[in-house]
Amino acid sequence: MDKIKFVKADIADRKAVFELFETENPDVVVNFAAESHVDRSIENPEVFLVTNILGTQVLMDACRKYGIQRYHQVSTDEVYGDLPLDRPDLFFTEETPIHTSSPYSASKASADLLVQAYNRTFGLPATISRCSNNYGPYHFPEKLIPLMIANALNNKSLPVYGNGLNVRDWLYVEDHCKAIDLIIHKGKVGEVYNIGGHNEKTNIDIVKTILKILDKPESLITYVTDRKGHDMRYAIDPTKIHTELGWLPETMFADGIVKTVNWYLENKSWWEKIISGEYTKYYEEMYGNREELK
Ligand code: TDX
Repeated sequence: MDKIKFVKADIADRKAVFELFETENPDVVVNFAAESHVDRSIENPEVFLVTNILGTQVLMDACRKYGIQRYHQVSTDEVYGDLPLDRPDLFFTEETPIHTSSPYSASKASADLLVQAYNRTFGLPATISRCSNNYGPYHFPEKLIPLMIANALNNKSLPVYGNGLNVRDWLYVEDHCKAIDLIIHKGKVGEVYNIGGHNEKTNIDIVKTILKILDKPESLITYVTDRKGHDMRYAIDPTKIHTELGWLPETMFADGIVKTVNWYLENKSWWEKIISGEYTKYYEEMYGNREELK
């Protein structure tokens, strides 16, 4: 822990970022900072453009000014759009065209293009990774898995969008971090690496698995109005990072989901504090008016 220094600042705040670079003089910058929740981007796109696009620009400008060994952009599989459910043979490769659906994914794709432009135009030593859905400890309660765990523990209804058959490709967060570490140390500058573990599940399967682990009834499940522009299926082809850098995921979903549920059981104070404050207003706005589907 002594090696970690936490500084709270906005990456779009040029003055604060430049001051930080001046005092800390970093060798490597990994941009994990993002507005990341699709539903919030549908309600209010602007903050997504500011943080995800302009914030990326500020960080890269600081890297150019102060010098850097590596800039790494943490991106997402959502920049590739979605895949149809009836074509299980299709996967996103690094060559799949960018084709975004939500203001969130459009902002992440814009940032990726900007990173590639800074690499080519200014020679910024940059890499990009595009990962599938993460899960694990400290996942903010607005996202599917932590939201369903918290609601189930509070015996609240579990709001499944549409028919629950949308597919996501889940990766344990530590496997994602290990992949990023490998890219920083061994990845080739200018390259994009997809990260995913061939672990596709429908949303309804995920929700039922959580209920089973917690020994809660399926009657808590409520089907509600679908997300606007809801992507059907994400599925990553991780061949490049596997063959070039030797990365493979280590945590099986069956183990990772049990570890995650246990973490939420053991760290109730962390998430209860979050869902009792400002978040109550968010929850009401996001779910209060969603019609229940029969
Ligand atoms: O209450 C819910 N009910 C529901 O059915 C929520 C919050 C979600 N869902 C569905 C929507 C998605 O199909 O579950 C799926 C997963 O939803 P999210 O957790 O919001 O994730 P997703 O939209 O897939 O995006 C995530 O993965 C890619 C991250 O939030 C992004 O930041 C990342 O880039």
